[in-house]
Amino acid sequence: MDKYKGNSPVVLKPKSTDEVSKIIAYCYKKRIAVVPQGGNTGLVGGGVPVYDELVLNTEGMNQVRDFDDVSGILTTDAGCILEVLSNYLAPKGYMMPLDLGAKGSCHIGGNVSTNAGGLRLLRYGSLHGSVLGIEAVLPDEHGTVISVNMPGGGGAGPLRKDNTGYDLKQLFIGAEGTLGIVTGVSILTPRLPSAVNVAVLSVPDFNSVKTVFKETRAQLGEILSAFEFWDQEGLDLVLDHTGAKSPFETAPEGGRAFYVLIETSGSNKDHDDEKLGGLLEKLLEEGICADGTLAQDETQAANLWSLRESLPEAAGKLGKVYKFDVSVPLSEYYSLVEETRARFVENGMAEDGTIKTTVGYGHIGDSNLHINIVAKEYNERTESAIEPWIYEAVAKRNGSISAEHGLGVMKPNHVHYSKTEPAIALMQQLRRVFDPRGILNPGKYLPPSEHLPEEG
Ligand code: FAD
Ligand code: 2HG
Ligand code: ZN
Repeated sequence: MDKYKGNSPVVLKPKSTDEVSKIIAYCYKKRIAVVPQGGNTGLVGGGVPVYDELVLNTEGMNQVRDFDDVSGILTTDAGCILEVLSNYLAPKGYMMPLDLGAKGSCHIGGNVSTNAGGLRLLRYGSLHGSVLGIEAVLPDEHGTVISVNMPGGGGAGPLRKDNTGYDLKQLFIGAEGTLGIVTGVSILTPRLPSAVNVAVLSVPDFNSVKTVFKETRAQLGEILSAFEFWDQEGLDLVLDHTGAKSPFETAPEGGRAFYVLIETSGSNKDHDDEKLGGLLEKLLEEGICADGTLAQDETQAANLWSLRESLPEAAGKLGKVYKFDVSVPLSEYYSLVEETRARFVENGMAEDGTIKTTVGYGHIGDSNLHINIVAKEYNERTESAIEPWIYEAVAKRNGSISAEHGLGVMKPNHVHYSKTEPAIALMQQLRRVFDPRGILNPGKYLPPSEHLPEEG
């Protein structure tokens, strides 16, 4: 992103949990701050050593430990790249339960630590459901290795059902490296579908997007695997960036439309074709959707997906991107983008070229909106025109200021827009229980605590 700058004199790349344990025990004794880092694809600066912290990168820990082809449970080192795991599973008839544009670089340990959402959450749920076990190194004097529901780690192994006490592994999911270093993960993987269809539709307004979503869920039911959305600014940006042709034969009326991508995944192609075909026919006949294109083969499906997946890259190529990753109720989803644009018009920042474009897109099936504000440069004037205004606008809608990317360096002081004071205080206490010397990702994730123990 070019937004958060690293400043570390040392990067360590341990090859085993035991090496991680020794490093962490040493850092604890010497009070050396540590930034855990996976693929460094995070979008809120969490994996960046913004002071002079030591970087502990997991890329050397990249072995699959075990796969059970009856239960579909995969156990891996934290440094395995998401796409490598998908490719490992495919010939066995399984897939990873998550998918994101950064799949070629992000690590499963980073995914778990950010509780990454992505393109398949609608169908397969969040990592809080699919992660069955975690191995982590705690920031204490021994670099204690804690195994929760891991094979061979002592106690119960990776099970879907285990109600013995607090579910400690959940705390590491989305902790962004503040409670320990995740070194191993057991995850439940679903069967690879034998039939996948992808369609992209153009609709005249945002209300029609909601109607299409409702109809799609009603008609496709269990075979729906993704429902993604982007606006006209998004399509224009991607077509300019990639040089690709619009997938539609006709231009939208008035030059503006909204776009949705629908993916189905199932086990019976004829059945799925019939269902999706029926849906598209109905939406076109009833005039809910203005145009549509259905992929005829895998290449076309990939091309349609790339219209959506290229959005972050296209925005990054146009300028410096202020990214907001929020959850808002669908009833007030797109009005947030419109209000943001109106603000730039009012304060003259659209006209003077400070803001190049504002794009709205996201995982609409999960009420997750990405607003990418592409500016000429990162500077204080631009930032203060956007923040905290945008967080206030999200809070007014009872939304979340971080749907899936996390808090990192960007949002510790804004958590209060989505969490109450007692909840934040409890999170701070919890963090100190795990990390009494505050050596993991200092200054990130939560606002500074007024109640640090003496040791902190
Ligand atoms: P990093 O960026 O290296 O680290 C992220 C955070 O986790 C940091 O705070 C770091 O300290 C901590 N961490 C990393 N590894 C460990 C570990 N082993 N133990 C403890 N802490 C650790 N995110 C989504 O949720 N959904 C998307 O659809 C999505 N799409 C993206 C598309 C693009 C093009 C890009 C660039 C990013 C996207 N992201 C998305 C954001 C990002 O890819 C995810 O957050 C990803 O899960 C981060 O993984 P990583 O290995 O790169 O972690
Ligand atoms: C996506 O859904 C990612 O493409 C990235 O979460 C969003 O870059 C962004 O704002
Ligand atoms: Zn996303």
